[in-house]
Amino acid sequence: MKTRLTLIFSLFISLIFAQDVPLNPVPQKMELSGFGKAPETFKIDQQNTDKATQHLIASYFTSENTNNKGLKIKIGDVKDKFPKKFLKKVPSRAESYFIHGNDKKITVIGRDARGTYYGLRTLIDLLNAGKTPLGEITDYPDVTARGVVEGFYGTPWSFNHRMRQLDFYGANKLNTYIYGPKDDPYHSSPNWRKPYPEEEATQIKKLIDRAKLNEVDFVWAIHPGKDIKWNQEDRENLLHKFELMYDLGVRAFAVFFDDISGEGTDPNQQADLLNYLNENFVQAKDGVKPLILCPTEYNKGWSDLEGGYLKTLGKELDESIRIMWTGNHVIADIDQETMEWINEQIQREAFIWWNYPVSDYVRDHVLLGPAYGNEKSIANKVSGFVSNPMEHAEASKIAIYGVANYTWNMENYDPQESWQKALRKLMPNDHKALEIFARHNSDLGPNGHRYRREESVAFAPEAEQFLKQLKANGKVENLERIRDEFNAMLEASYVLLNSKDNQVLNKEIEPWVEQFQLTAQAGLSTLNMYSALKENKNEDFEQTYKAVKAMKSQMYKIDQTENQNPYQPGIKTASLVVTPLIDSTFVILTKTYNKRFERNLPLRANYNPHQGYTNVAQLKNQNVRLKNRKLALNPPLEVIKMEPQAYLGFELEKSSNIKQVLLKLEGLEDFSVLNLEISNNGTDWEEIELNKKDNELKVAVNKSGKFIRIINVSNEDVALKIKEFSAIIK
Ligand code: LTM
Repeated sequence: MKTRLTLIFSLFISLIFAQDVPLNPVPQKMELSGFGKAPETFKIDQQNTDKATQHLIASYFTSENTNNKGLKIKIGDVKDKFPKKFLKKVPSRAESYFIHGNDKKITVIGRDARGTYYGLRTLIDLLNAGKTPLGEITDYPDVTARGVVEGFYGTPWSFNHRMRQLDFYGANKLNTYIYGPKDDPYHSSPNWRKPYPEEEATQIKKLIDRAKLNEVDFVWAIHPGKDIKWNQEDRENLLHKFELMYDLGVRAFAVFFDDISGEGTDPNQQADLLNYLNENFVQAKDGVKPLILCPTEYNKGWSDLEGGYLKTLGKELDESIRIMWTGNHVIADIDQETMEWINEQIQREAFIWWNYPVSDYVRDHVLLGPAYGNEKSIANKVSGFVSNPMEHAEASKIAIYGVANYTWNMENYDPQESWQKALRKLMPNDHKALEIFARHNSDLGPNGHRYRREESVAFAPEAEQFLKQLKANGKVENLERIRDEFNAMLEASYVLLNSKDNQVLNKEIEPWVEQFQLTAQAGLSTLNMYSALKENKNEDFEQTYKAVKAMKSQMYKIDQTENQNPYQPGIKTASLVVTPLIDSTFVILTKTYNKRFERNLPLRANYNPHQGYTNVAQLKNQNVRLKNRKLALNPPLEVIKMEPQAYLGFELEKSSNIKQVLLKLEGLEDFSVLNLEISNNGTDWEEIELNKKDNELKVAVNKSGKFIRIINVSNEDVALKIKEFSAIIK
């Protein structure tokens, strides 16, 4: 009876402590009667440990806080001499550990070197919080390979960012970093065959050393599929590049065949190559980890079952080779069903490439919300789980922190709680301001992938009520609550812009924070318009109206000058709930005012009335943007498959003079399969003559039209990448 009570009590205590204990990830099991107060000095008894653990010990336990009389800490792994009763408690899984602590001694035992390191990490986190464990902690990861794939398009992370990331992974028990930035020319075409220049090579060496000190596998990925030739020469080229990377210290490799078309997509050739590399490199060298492959059909939406691509890989690839998978779509959260489906196809557990918080297809947004949406039941169905982040490395840590928690201990993962902890980690003093900013900067806005995130969750019902009442009878009851939120946003923006907590993060998010500040100000002024209208203070109304217009124009300027990448240039903030609320309120109030006082104040500042025009499902939600007179399709990053008669282009608000069309495509020899056409009604089309030999065109049109399109006029499917499709209109 007594033992049962003690057990219930300690479980109860462990639940309470799980909330307060500053441990990330949350351990699997904590049976503690409480915490002791961390003493000032320690006596370290170090057994069998590797370099990373020795380094961590040396950096925490210095001559300042160690002596013979300090609290004893014995650290080692299961091969060392520890009491049998403790050894029995170390889980048999890789990377697990067991900690026993009382007021005289703390014992940390790892199943293996990494387990020991993680045990020590847990202990140091407790000591940093001024606590020692009284009782037992038993811990292990749910997922074998956990971490990040730097696999996005756009500016690759800098060396310094990567070094910071690796430290962050070590601190949060992530063990995998896959290096595969699409825009590193030595990772992809045209230079994958060439060695890195000296400076980059030296940096890679340093990254590998840093990864080792953090118990992280540095996986170097190559992306050769755009121009690979299936011959012995290119096999040798690949092998040679791997050798060069091996000499720099790389001991884990991946081959990516995503986002390619043409010859490179052949599954038999891909499998053959990977098996060749496996046999002649991975197996032939010392200490190289199993290969990882990112297939061409890396999501269910793109899987051509008749073609048998995935089944071929499943059958042909050596069983040691891991295969990546993004889920039901390119951008998707992972559920049990997709895992069962893919695992059956490829005859092994898929390695998840989670496309979050990557923002390379919505570059005008920052994604700072919690990492949620993946099912908790997939732990034993995956061989790995890595997150593809934003090009903003520091800001991505908010989501990565959640991924660390989720992949370590799925059952106990609480996205909201983990998000809060991440914000505190990133900005220990100003986390409240960061939270206010982040809760309004998490959605992606409408996008081609139709992937959306919650945003402004607590505020949304208030915004809805406000607009409903404003539209119904103009009398709103929650004006003050709306004002409070705008004030909180405004204050948060000032705090963030002046915060010294995390300058690296500040630098990344600054233009968004400035835009957020203007949004909050515009929100407050819109509420002032409401009050002026209610009290019939016409002069005040017009003055505030002008102020909102001026703020909007300043926001437009930021949007047109900051972050001018060629894909989704500009700065969008609070775009799901707050900005639409402000814009709608502004329009309703101005309309009411115009009607009541027979005025004609314009309702909107900037607004793009044109839209995309396509019958290609992949592009149905692709945005178009207007800058000055140039209307451009946001170029999709993936290969677009166009069946015969498939078309894509623009529908203008009304027939206008189309001066010029610009087209830059990849993957086509020439334009002979495509026509460029314009139309005034969408039914009768006029072909515009092209020099079809080029694959980069600037066509003078100088005709009136409402629709512009390119159409596949051949009898075959066409696969291409759109680098640019734009039109100058008058
Ligand atoms: O997702 C994969 C496997 N490949 C690419 C990524 O490089 C890119 O970052 C994401 C998000 O745009 N989409 C992809 O198709």
